[in-house]
Amino acid sequence: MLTPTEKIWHNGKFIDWDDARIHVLSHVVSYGSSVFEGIRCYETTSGPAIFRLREHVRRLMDSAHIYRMDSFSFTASELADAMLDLVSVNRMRSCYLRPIVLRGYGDLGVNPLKNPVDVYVACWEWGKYLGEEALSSGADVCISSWTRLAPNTLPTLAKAGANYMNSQLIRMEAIANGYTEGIALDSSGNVSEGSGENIFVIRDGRILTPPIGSSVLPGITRDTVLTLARDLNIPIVESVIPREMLYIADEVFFTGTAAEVTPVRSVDRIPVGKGTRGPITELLQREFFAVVNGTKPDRHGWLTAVESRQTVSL
Ligand code: PPE
Repeated sequence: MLTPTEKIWHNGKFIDWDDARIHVLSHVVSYGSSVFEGIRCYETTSGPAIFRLREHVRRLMDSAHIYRMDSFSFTASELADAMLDLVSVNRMRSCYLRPIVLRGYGDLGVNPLKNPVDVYVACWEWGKYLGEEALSSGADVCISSWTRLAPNTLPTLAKAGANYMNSQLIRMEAIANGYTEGIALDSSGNVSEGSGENIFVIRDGRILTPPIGSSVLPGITRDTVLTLARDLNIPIVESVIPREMLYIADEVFFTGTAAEVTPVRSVDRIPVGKGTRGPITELLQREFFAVVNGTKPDRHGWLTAVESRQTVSL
């Protein structure tokens, strides 16, 4: 369950956690009209730092733009500053941040354009998404009977609240059948992504991940892993992946802000490789945690320190 923090940022002001309420007839409640982000702030050797803040703010702005919701008056730099301030105000060492842009209260009916657009940012402590054990031993997952959003239905480059109705079906079905997570195929039957994670497959020392055209969210952790693998000279390609590749892979892992880098040890009860975390997954995990925790140099400028910071220019 959520542990409240003191303040939530709302349209430029800090309000108390308990006051961050919306009317039941807000447009978002009936029609799912929201876009949001999930961002982690890590406790690093030089204090709390938000990981890939610029990229998350950019994706939030992109999501709002796709849905014609960018009528709010905040710039990307102001939103980034709000997030850094929120972590300070709540005196968090590490946390998960959830910016949400939503269509608020005013008019009802599918046409959203007369409703105000409200911007909130909350943060709280969020532990390991697929369980502490999955990080070292791997998760048991299944292929979902639900298909990921087809092109021309809901845009997957937008991180929209409504997309997560599909994710919820995938996740609930997986749990009902005794799995930790479900993997959805795209409308052509190729591998897309988990309900809340991108997916990577390793075979013969080469890493594959579905391209943006396979109905995936353009994950920021996905991009992080693509970059880290290239830095380590591990061949990595974006490629359409048939379902059965998951069964014959040497290694499979998930990436996501919440899931970080989590190995998958079985798919549909078929063991992946040796049925444990594989060596390349472990290496990438180690690199990832070294970068986010600041124990390795931040060579890509991915961490924004919360304390003693300069104004963020975006
Ligand atoms: N695909 C989906 C569908 C997804 O929800 C996420 C993040 C990703 C890929 C990975 O994206 P990124 O975080 O930028 O690497 N899912 C977020 C929400 C999870 C939730 O349960 O809420 C997250 O990880 O924060």
